[in-house]
Amino acid sequence: MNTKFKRLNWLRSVLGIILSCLALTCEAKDQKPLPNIILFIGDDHNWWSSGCYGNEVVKTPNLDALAMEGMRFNRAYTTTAMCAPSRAVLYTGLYPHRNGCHMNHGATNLEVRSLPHYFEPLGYRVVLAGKTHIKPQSVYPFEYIAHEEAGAVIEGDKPFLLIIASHEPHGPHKKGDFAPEDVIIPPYLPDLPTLRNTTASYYNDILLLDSEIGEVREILKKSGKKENTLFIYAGDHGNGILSKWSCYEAGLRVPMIASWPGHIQPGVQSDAIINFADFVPTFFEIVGQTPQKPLDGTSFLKIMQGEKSKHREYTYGAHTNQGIISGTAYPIRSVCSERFKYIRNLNPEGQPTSIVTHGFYYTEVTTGLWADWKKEAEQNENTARLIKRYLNRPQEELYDLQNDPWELNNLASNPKFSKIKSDLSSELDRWMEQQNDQGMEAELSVPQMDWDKRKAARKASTKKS
Ligand SMILES: [Ca+2]
Repeated sequence: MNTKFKRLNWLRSVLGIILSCLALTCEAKDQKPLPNIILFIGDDHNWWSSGCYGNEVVKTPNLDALAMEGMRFNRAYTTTAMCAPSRAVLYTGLYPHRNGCHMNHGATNLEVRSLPHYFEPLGYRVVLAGKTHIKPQSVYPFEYIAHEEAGAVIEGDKPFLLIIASHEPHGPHKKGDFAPEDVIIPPYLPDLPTLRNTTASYYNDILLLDSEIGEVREILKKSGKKENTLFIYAGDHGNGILSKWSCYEAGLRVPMIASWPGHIQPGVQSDAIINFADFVPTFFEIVGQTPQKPLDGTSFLKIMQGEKSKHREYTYGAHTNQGIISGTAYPIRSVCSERFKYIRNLNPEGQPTSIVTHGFYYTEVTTGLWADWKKEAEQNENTARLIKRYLNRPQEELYDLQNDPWELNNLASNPKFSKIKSDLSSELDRWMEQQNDQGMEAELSVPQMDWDKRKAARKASTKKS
């Protein structure tokens, strides 16, 4: 090669580099900053217990304002109505039996990846503020901070994916000013004074939750990042009175509201069926990425943007009863379509016991709520029916949610619905097989909780820290 050509090539290379740099600068100028994500999680917040979901007694101005600015979801669901498995699905995008955490206080399988693995390499601060209730840490390498420190993350320089997990309105409840006679008792619960008193205190904790949401929204507004931040509020599952630890709507269906100015129309509602497994895929789509490995859910971004109205055909439920306080082996699975819910109780000869019915030590409680209900049942036919329905469940349950939203009329043995039942039953079989869900075997692999041991372990870990 002669010198003239060498010089020409050199000039071409230099020109190429200059042009590439110019192109990159223009691209960087055109590129929008990464969107921020805040997922605020309530603890045991019933879907029907806030103003924007129609409850006129407990006032929730901040949740209501969020709903006015964004989209209220009417059919959002967790996969399991208890803390740890519910959060594990939210953070991994995998259903309970696939991620391994199907029991309360359970651990996720070591090989599973979660939000920090996915989003930190993209330049995000991935932070969990407040309640954790997930393990092991290697599966969930969040930046863990106290609830009060969340504001500093919003005000910081880096794009953030911030989970704020409140402890409200989980019990024990603080006493407030609500009058027991004013509270709303849904028809699946026996309406007695003990429940009204507890619900009045529960409402007070919902006020605390609402004010926490208001504080975060105020910080976000002041930071100037509101336009570039997707804010989602979701409850983890229904509350502790015959709702959580079940696959009924009261346990699995959750309040969920999403706001993102310029992307989500203000003051709209969606009837699309959303499952917690859909959150991770949604976050992926928001940042223009796809998961490296298949996840169990799919993105609902187009629902939020108003480009689609239907999302998934079915949402699923899985409950492992061993591992909760006074929980004996009572595995439950469910599948729910737009209109019908099918529930399969895998051990119908057993009884679904919990702290509500059996206190801390597997002995039926003789005072308080449960005892009052049982006493009332001796003279009140409706209370007797509701308690019987709770304790003695058939192998199969089928509900028409359109006509029976509180699931009081089991249609499983009604021949008119046999085709619907068999279709949903087949779908549940398919899901369990796909998930490698071992049913009763999985339930029995979880030891019953030894409350004394757990209390001692808690005491020891508090001393250490
Ligand atoms: Ca919870």
